Amino acid sequence: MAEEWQQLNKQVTDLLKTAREQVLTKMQAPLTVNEKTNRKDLVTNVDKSNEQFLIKQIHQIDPTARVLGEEGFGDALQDLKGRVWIVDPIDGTMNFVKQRDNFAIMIGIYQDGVGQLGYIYDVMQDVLYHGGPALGGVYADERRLEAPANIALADGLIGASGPLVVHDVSHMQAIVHASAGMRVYGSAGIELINIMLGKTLGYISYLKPWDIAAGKVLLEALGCQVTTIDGQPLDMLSSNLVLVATEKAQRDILQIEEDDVSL
Ligand code: 2AM
Ligand code: CA
Ligand code: CA
Ligand code: CA
Repeated sequence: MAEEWQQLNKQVTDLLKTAREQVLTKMQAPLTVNEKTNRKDLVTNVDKSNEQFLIKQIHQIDPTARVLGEEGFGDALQDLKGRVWIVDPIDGTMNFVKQRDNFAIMIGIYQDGVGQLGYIYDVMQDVLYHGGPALGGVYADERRLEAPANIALADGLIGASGPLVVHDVSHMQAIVHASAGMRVYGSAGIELINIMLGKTLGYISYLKPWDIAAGKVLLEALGCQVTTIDGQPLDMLSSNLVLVATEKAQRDILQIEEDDVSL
């Protein structure tokens, strides 16, 4: 079984390297950018073509698996039975369009609902963060990562999505106030890499399954907590207000009340 996972990991790694090359090539031509639900929710020709490419290759690698993809080229899932691949072809599309930087390609592989392998590929840095229970660890390319220090909320930086903070969804102000400071990177994948590397101690955002599928596998394998903002398990078929944090910071955040905003 372990050998099968190793072989699968090799295939996914090769697939993602090819996908990255294609994305870099396509970035040299003008992008076609369309709005989805609103002018801040974008999709480009590269999001679409990369998802189509990934899903086609995944079906070759793993013919009986089902695939959930953000841009809708995969399967409509009602459950997570069997093997399910969850794909975000470009995470941080706004950064991709405006910065040509700070975006990721992400894949999570689940077996009967349990995350086994996660991949977050920082395209411009060319570092592939990958691992999970099936590999017995988490790696940045070949380098094995240590679990980030289990620091308390007061001692570290917290990542958050821009809209959450602007609209003060939940009790963001109180949480940010209790931390050492807030950072907003505009890509769930990049935010989750920062937690893996100990640069931030957590991330709070309203996320869809493809935004968190890979990161959940990786962060849990590194001893972090991945739950809803209320500390409940995520529903991986739906949207969640997600809290990812070190164990201590999660405990601190769960204790903060809605009316704890004393600035
Ligand atoms: P995306 O670029 O793959 O859509 C931006 O703050 C982060 O939140 C990105 O990781 C982005 O992923 C994700 N996100 C989730 N829902 C979003 C939405 N409706 N609009 C913009 N970004 C969204
Ligand atoms: Ca999107
Ligand atoms: Ca995303
Ligand atoms: Ca995306």
